Amino acid sequence: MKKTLIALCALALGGMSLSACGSSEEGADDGSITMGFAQVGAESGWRTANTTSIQESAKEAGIDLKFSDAQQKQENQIKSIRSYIQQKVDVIAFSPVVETGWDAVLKEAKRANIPVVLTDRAVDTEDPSLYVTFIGSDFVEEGEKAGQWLVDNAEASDVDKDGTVNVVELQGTTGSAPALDRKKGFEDVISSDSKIKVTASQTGDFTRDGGKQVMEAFLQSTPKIDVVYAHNDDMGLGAIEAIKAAGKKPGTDIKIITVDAVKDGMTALAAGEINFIVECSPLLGDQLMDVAEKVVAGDEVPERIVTEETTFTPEQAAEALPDRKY
Ligand code: GYE
Repeated sequence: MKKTLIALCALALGGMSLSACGSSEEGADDGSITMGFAQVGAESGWRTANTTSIQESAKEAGIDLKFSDAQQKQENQIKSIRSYIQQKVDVIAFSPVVETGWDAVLKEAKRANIPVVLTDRAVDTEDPSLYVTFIGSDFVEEGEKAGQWLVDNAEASDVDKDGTVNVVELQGTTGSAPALDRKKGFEDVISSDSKIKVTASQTGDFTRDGGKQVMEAFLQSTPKIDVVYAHNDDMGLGAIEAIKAAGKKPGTDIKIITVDAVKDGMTALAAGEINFIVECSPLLGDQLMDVAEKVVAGDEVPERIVTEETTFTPEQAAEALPDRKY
């Protein structure tokens, strides 16, 4: 457990008002909280659902939300964070597009006594005092679940004459926590089965179009593809288009494993065009607002808040779809 910056600051000032400790004027005047949120972009169905969740939860909690979309560019996120610091918001939250390169701007927030909450993606820093907590999934575990399904389900028909199951991997955004961790978790598990080999791996930037283009290139350059492992549903859906265009049957001729479980992915899974999806919940809004209120009030919050998630087979997807919220 970490004391929040605000709490430490209020303590240091001997009980002076929070506004003197870097809170916004609005926050000090009417007691409401102002949050600056620097979103990654709008690259996927997951991201759209995540943005909606944050906006709706802020509204419900009566938190004044300043929101920016960085179009998957770190420099844009850094600019937004700097502007939130200038505006003296009460709390900054963001989902870092890549893992590295955040120390300078996070130090600026710390100097301004504005607490920072990470959501969805982690940063790679040697100074954990630069943020209060990180709310999001365990991406390594997601990769492990994807790998375990393949180890358990690589059927005899997938094995080449030379005895291998050829996997092509569609990676998420280069340098992002989910791309690095989903790759690692998957590799760790499949290494226990010498039949399974990743024969090609490239980024599709978490977009449908990126997944389609990379898959088209793989279909031309890689003689036999048994399995696609896509780091998100959108890239898997793009790969399905490429596989169909090449005259093959997705889910049958080539097995597909993805991560996220957004509605479009679940629909393809229920239709047998995807074989397995590892869930990653984008509904982080309520937890984020709850943590923001605690942090601003000076209460302690856990350093890490892990989202609970499951996995889906085609049958489970068909069952879950009618009530799926995203
Ligand atoms: O899986 C992908 C999105 O960071 C968990 O980002 C998120 C990932 C998600 O673009 O669809």
